[in-house]
Amino acid sequence: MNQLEFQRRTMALIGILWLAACAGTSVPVGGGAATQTDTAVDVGVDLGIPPVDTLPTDLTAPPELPPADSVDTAPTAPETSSPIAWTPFSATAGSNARGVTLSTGRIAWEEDGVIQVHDLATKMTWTAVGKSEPGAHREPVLDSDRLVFTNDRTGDRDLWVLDLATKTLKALVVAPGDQLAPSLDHGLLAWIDRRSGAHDALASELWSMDLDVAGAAARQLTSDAVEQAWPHVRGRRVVFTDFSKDVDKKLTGLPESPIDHNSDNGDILGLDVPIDAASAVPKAFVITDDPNKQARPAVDGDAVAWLDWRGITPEPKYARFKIYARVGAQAEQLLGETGWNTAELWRRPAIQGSRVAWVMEATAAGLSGPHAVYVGNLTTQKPAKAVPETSGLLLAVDLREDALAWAGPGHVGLLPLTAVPSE
Ligand SMILES: [Ca+2]
Ligand SMILES: [Ca+2]
Ligand SMILES: [Ca+2]
Repeated sequence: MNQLEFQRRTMALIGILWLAACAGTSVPVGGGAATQTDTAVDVGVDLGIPPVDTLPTDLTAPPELPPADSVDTAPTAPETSSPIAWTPFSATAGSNARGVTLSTGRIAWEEDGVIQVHDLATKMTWTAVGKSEPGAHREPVLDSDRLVFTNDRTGDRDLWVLDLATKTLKALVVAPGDQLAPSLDHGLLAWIDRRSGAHDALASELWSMDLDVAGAAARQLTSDAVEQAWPHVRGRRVVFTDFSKDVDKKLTGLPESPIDHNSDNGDILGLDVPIDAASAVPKAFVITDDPNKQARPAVDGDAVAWLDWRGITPEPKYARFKIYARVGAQAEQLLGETGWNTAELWRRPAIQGSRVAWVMEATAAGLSGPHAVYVGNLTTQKPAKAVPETSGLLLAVDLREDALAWAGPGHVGLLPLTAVPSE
């Protein structure tokens, strides 16, 4: 497939549908009755997907990341109301701690299917969603007073939200198949939805919902027989992995023989999502379509970081991976490389401004250095530095609101960004 063909397919397959009225999930967040009695059931409906040739013309333009000089016009996260007085935090966690997330003075993580929250102001740690609620609670994402997570009480995963101010727990998106991999920033929630095919990866589509817009519905952003995965949201920008250029087409619904399980060519794409409106159309762009595999992007403004398998030899290539980033129209940067001996290390880097953080695993990978969080700088491009006091196995990292958090078996920690080693 040549580049033009790929761009055409990308634009067709990213889907790029603005289906503001497509599905009926619009459960107000916060307030209302306690617990989950007002669960909204969101069933599939006719999505009314328009033919490709009727898509707005701006979606047929060559997909490119906006040039650096246009960044000022790109949607970015609103300013937070006030700086957070972060202080260093370190604590013992469960042996299966993972999925760390931070926002506005709180850090949250998952361990053994329950979600723990620590408030740095009160120095209190509590079980925010525990075993008194049915099912396993996973994939927590904090954003101000909201804690969104997945729960499988219905037999597959759905999206739930806990208002930390009112302690109100509600179902947010309950639909057939899995709703998973949520990401949330300033009220814009994105996730991967498999309502059309249960657990089939090829049924994966990108969806979003504006939680701060009264009555806003869940909106389907892609519609194709290709897997999309791992969205990440900052401001109005969503980045995600797209497999429409998979070499053996295993992940495009048209598998060729023999299937190469090491190919799985993912690319990093993005959408700028307007505030909820029936006539608003998201703008799509490509961050990288390198022929090797890329996955698990994280975005902040015009900077994007991701995991990358280019140049990883010899096989098995999945014994290690690299960390790449790109700022606007600038060239891609190689920031570092890590071993990957633990399957659960299948997680994304984190990014804020010019800083990128990731988990480094050196054991048995021929790499030097401890298990640690590493932080690189996109501006200076000097070698990344290891954050002290993170020497155990680590599974997750978050970098946001001028704080860095990490989690691994038995341990969670946080440092203000001012305390993170600089170059
Ligand atoms: Ca579901
Ligand atoms: Ca899809
Ligand atoms: Ca690729």
